Amino acid sequence: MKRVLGAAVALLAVGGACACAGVLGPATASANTECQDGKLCLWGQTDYEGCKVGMQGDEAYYNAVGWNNCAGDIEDKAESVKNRGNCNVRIRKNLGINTGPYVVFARGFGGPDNNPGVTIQDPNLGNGGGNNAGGGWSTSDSMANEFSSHDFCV
Ligand SMILES: [Ca+2]
Ligand SMILES: [Ca+2]
Repeated sequence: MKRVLGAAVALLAVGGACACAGVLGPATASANTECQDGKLCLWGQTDYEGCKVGMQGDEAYYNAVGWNNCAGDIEDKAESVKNRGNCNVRIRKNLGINTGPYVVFARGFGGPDNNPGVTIQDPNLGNGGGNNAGGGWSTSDSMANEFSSHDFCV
């Protein structure tokens, strides 16, 4: 009997996951609503949820940048990203902008459909992302909770 119940619970869990997947579409629109033109936006959770920050211009030290709506700094805490900045942005694993693994996100307004051929955002950095990457990262590497600096117009 317990085993049957367990199976039922597992089925319910799968059903819940499917319901969540259905919500992922509108999250793209919310990334736009939540991120102003001209800014690179990071969120502390996947799907553009949780703590957030919008940054204009280069930022070499994420450990000195705070969230807009949460306590603490943003270093190594981003799980989703959108670039509504005026240029492509290169985000790095290390503090100080100029060394180590990096990933490039193109700039763009609107969702992915409005920006064919380039990656302007990613709802889940845990499975990789970006337009291109280097310095030890590929676009398929996990980048969740790794971002520490960025510079624009690369
Ligand atoms: Ca991803
Ligand atoms: Ca880092």
